[in-house]
Amino acid sequence: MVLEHFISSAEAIALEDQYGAHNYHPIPVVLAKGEGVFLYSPEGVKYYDFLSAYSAVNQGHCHPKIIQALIDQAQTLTLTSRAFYNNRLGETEKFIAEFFGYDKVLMMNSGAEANESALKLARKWGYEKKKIPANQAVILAVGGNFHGRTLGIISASTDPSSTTNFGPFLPGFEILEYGNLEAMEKAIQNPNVCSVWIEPIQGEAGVMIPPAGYLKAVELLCKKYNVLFMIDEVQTGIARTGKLLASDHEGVRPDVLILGKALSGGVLPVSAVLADDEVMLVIKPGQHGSTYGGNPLACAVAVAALTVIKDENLAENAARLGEIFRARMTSLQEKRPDLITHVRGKGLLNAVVLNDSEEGSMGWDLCMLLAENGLLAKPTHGNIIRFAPPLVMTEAQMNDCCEIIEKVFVNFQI
Ligand code: IF1
Repeated sequence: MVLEHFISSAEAIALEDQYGAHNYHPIPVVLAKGEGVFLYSPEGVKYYDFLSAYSAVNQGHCHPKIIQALIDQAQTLTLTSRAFYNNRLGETEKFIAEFFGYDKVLMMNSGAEANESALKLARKWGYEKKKIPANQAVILAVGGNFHGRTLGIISASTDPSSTTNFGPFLPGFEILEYGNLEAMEKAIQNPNVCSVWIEPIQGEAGVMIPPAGYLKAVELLCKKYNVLFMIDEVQTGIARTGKLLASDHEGVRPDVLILGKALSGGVLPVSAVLADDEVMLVIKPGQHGSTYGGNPLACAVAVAALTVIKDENLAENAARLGEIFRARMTSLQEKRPDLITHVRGKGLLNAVVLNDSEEGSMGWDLCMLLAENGLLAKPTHGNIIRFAPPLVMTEAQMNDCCEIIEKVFVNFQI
């Protein structure tokens, strides 16, 4: 199937190189069409998508029900700004609040904006409810975090590629070792701490899963020391790890829940912060906002995207297919222990760790070979490949993809 009306892959790359910022180093594959778990190049080359746009396309590319909701609303009303009410926001806030079990929702656009909104909420709650002295609030973050690319967020980053030459940074963060409860218990006793802010599994760090019980123990420390537990589920949420939220694996309920990406099924940017009244109502009219936050189009798409997650039991599917994937990768590791050192993940957020350095090229080289064999993935570091297909994948498709990965890895010459 050659999709004639698209420019060629070569032209697309050349145009981006000449006219676009060079802020990415993509795998040299051009995509022109997406459908379910498949992506197609302008020339019609078919790929399995094993990245899902970093877990934004959990529902599969161009899911018909989400697209239909988009089309219907796009022909009716797209944006009013919050200067006025619109007929979609209130019902959507109710739907999302009840879907996740919170009193209220603050709708934004990107995951970074939702995280920035959460930081502001936590600080304001700290001053007005916990009575932290003005401008003394401290937020506990962890090494290896990724919450977005804004200056406020990277002020807590430990990744030089996110921070070098972007200073000076926002004060008020203390960075702890991820998974280290002792460090957390010590730091959280500072009365100026307003919140803990972590991912339940660190995606970009290479699908780093904290020790069992860590999240629950942090939740108990937050309750003991009157600190908000803010959990960034932008990448791990919306069924990706085999439950609606990764926090659900430990029965943890964040005080502030941060969502994005698959909240809109990869159709347009929609993010949200969820909290109960005691926290959410510290922000008063005129103290925070966004032109597009909670626009009618975003509302229609978000409701459809969440409905698909529930109606198609995508969390259960992710859990089941994740078991199959990790079992196949573990037996692949036994065939190539010289190549694979770890297989880890939850649901359909998985990583294969390679016997190479972080600065090495093995991850890239393998992803290039995977692309030649019809499967798209990208390394998070030189030695870690994240595998995260859409959650709508069937067992037959998963087995097909494992065949491709096994073929490439078994024949890979170090
Ligand atoms: C890029 C990484 C992943 C996120 C978590 C907030 C955000 C993200 C846990 C911000 C976004 C994206 C951003 C994109 C690549 C991708 C990424 F490599 F950057 F780190 F997934 F791991 N919290 N992650 O993962 O959401 O503002 O992007 O909507 O910046 O390269 P956003």
